[in-house]
This record gives sequence, structure tokens and C-alpha cells, in this order.
Amino acid sequence: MNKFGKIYTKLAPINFRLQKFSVFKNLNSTGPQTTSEPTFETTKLNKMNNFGKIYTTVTPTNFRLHKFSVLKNLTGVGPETTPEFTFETAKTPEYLKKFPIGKIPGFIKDDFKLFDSSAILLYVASHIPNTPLLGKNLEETALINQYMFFAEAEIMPAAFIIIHQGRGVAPYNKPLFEHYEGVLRRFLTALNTMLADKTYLVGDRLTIADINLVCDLMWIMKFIVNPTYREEISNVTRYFKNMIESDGFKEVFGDFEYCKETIKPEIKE
Ligand SMILES: N[C@@H](CCC(=O)N[C@@H](CS)C(=O)NCC(=O)O)C(=O)O
Repeated sequence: MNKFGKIYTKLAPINFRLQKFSVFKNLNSTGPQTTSEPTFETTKLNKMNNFGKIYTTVTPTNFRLHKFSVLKNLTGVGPETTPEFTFETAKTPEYLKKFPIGKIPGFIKDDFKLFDSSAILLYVASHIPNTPLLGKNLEETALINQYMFFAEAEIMPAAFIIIHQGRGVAPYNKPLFEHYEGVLRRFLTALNTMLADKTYLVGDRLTIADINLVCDLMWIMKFIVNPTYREEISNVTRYFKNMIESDGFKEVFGDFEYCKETIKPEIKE
């Protein structure tokens, strides 16, 4: 079904009628075959539609994979996925040989291997010609990195100590749990201040810092940030809501279920 019929028109980036079919194909993986000599940019982009391959589970809750689904929805460019991949696959000698850390996602393009979803996102986005997603000057790029590191090095570790203990994936330790609830609150409150008068993290348009952060916030908004907490960090709540309801994100986040009650570990006496 990948190619459905043939469409006769000029392959040009400004051919908005053809773009209807490109968008349709990006969303549904099916569309008509195109004709005539493509322009340079079009050839480059078409070739890049599948840029490398990302190894991870393909599930509606895999927020790290969502970073790439959003990127693909917005730009048409993204890695091929691995629907057959399971958590067990990540423990196989074949996977560990490629990625000794054994974490997912892993990414391969030709002989080049890369792990960590934010590093992969940066790398894939860097291959999109003239993309505004990487910022318009060195300062914007530096700010994008700042927000990506803030999310990965500060917010996510604190959030996942809470989520893992709350879901019974890690042993419950009350003082540690409460300590990291406080740490996360401090970071989300800071983020709330940073977002006070902003629609986007950097500049006046969407960048990969937003794609990265919004996807990272998914489990936090699902498991930790209850209705009162959402009011306390109302700028973060507004930002997250705006984003997940916008084009490119809404196809991935769907009808998002916000946290009703903060996750609590089941304590067995
Ligand atoms: N910072 C990494 C974190 C990756 C990560 O922790 N992935 C989880 C997926 S839920 C994993 O591999 N867990 C299995 C493990 O820790 O062994 C990224 O963004 O890619």
C-alpha cells in the first residue's frame, strides 16, 4: 500500500497541491508515486524521509519515540522504527553489542551508532535543510541545548525516581521519594517562571527544545502533576496543553489523560 497510484505534477517545494499528498503520506504511510524530474531539495528530502533507524518499542506511551514521531509529522523527516522491538530485544547480545548500555532508544544510520533520545533528536534534526527547529543563531542554539540538558539531566532523573518507585519498578524509599518530589517541584517551578511570558522555550517559534521537553513531560503530567499541582505551575500546564493540542503533536498525544492523583507506591506492611 506504500505507493497508491501515480500523481502527475511538478516536484517543487512550492507545489502546495502535491504537498497534500506528501502530508497524507507522512501521516498514513501511503500515497501516490510522483513523476517528473525532482528538484535538488525535493530529492534530498524524499531520500531523508526515513533517516536512519531507531531501535525501541513502538507503543503509545513511549514518550522518547514520540520525539521522533512529532519531528516526522512536522518535517516529514524521521528515523524508520522497529515495531517488532520489545524490552527483551534490548537485553539480547546483538543489541548489547551495538549499544553496551542496553538502554532504548538506540539509533543507527549506516555504520554510525548513537544512543540517548535527545542526542538522536539533535542529530536527526541537524540533517533537515534550513530547519527553524534548531534556532536561528548561535545564542538560540545554545539555549536549545540548555533546555535539552535541563530536561535530561535535572527534570527526568528526579521524575523517574518518583515514577519508578511509584510504579514498583524500583524499591520504595520514603525519604528518597519525598526528597525527589521536592527536587522535581523545584525544577518545575523554575520552568514555570521561565515560561511565564512564553509560548515556546526559545525565540518565537517551535524548536527541538520544545519537542524534547513536551515529550519528556508526558509521564510527569500523567503520573505526578495532579490538578492542584497543575494550577501551581499554570504556565507549564498552559505550555504543555498548547503544545500537545497543536499540529504534529496532537496526532501523537491524542486525547491525553492528565494525572488525577499523584502516583503513590503500594506499601506492603
Ligand atoms: N536519557 C535516555 C534514557 C533512556 C532510558 O532510560 N530508556 C529506558 C526506556 S523506558 C530504558 O532503556 N530502560 C531500561 C534500562 O534502564 O535498562 C534517553 O533519553 O534515551
